[in-house]
Parts: sequence; structure tokens; C-alpha cells
Amino acid sequence: MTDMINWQLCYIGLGSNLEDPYRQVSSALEELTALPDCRAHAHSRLYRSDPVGPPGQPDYVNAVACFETTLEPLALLDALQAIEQAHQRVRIQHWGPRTLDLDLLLYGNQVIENERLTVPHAFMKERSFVLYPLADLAPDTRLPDGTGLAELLANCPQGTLEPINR
Ligand code: A4P
Ligand code: MG
Repeated sequence: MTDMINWQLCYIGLGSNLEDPYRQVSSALEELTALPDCRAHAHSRLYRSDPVGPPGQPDYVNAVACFETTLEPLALLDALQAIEQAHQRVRIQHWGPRTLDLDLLLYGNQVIENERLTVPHAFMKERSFVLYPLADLAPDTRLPDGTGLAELLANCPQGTLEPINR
């Protein structure tokens, strides 16, 4: 029988710069694999990155995960925010330090604009700590507007972003 369920391929950006960021990101990757109605998980290498935003913050650890899901976008956001909460994320400051940040980068080929969700993620086109991990996973990615990842990478130097070898 044909699989009538609508599986959507989604990409999640993970970031942490507090309380053992490598451990925060590693365990969040595990927790993503345990989400209901999701399958075929993969993730990038973990990267160390300089903080974007207010100065004086610790370095970040960033990664990108992908999986297929039948969760609707807002249900997926709820699930991501529940994982953030479980990491006792404290929202002190916009773009400030955080124990775990999970951003929905891409959801299939959809463009989503509502009060809780902007997809593709608003800043993903200009953030090396999103684009390079994404290239580990899916170098041929195209955004819904047709922009190719290769073109975005060409305009976004890797700079000091570096994969972590552990
Ligand atoms: N929201 C809207 N669209 C989305 C989406 N696509 N994914 C809404 C997730 N959430 C989305 O987010 C505020 C609200 O955004 C959510 O309630 C959701 O409804 P937040 O994570 O609580 O706020 P924030 O993180 O302070 O702001 P923002 O704009 O999400 O910041 P970013 O873009 O997440 O950036 N530097 C390095 N090196 N590495 C990092 O990972 N991260 C940030 C945060 C800053 N500097 C960084 C890094
Ligand atoms: Mg965020």
C-alpha cells in the first residue's frame, strides 16, 4: 500500500553557550531522535563558533540536525520548545547567552510567516554557524526562494568557525 502520510524533511539549528555547551548540544541531538512522529535522523558535526550578538558572551557550540516529520510546524515548534525548557533555558537577553536554542530552519519547501514562526529562519542566510553545518548534511539544499546553499556559502566566510574533534 502506498504511504499516504505526508512526511516533511526539516532542519533544526542547535546552539548553546552555557553550562557545558558540547554536552547540551549532544544531548539535545539525542532528544530530537526521541520525538514522536519523526524518522530518519541525521546531524552535522558539532562546531565551535564566536558569539553573534552582545559582546562578552562565551563561545557557542552549534550543529544542525535533520529528520522527516509528520508533525505540523507549530506542533514541531512546541516540541522543540519543550526540549529547550527541559534544558532549563533561561531567556535573559535577546541574542544573549543560552543553555540551549533550537531554531526551525527549514520545513520542507514551505514558507511560514505567523506570530510564532518564521520559516526559513530569519537569519539563516547570513550565519556561518548555520550554513556550514547544513553543508555537512545537505550541500545541495535550496531554500524555498530558489537560493542554493553553495551561493550562500560563497557570501559567508567560514571565519573562525571550526568543527570540534572529540
Ligand atoms: N520563532 C520564530 N521563528 C522561529 C523559528 N524558525 N524557529 C519565534 C524557532 N523559533 C522561532 O525565540 C523567540 C521566538 O521566536 C520564539 O518564541 C518563537 O515563537 P527565542 O529563541 O526565544 O529568542 P532569541 O533566541 O533570543 O531570539 P532569536 O531571534 O530566535 O535569536 P536567534 O536567531 O535564535 O539567535 N551566536 C553563535 N555563534 N551561535 C548561536 O547559536 N544564537 C543566537 C540566537 C545569537 N548568537 C549566536 C547564536
Ligand atoms: Mg531562537
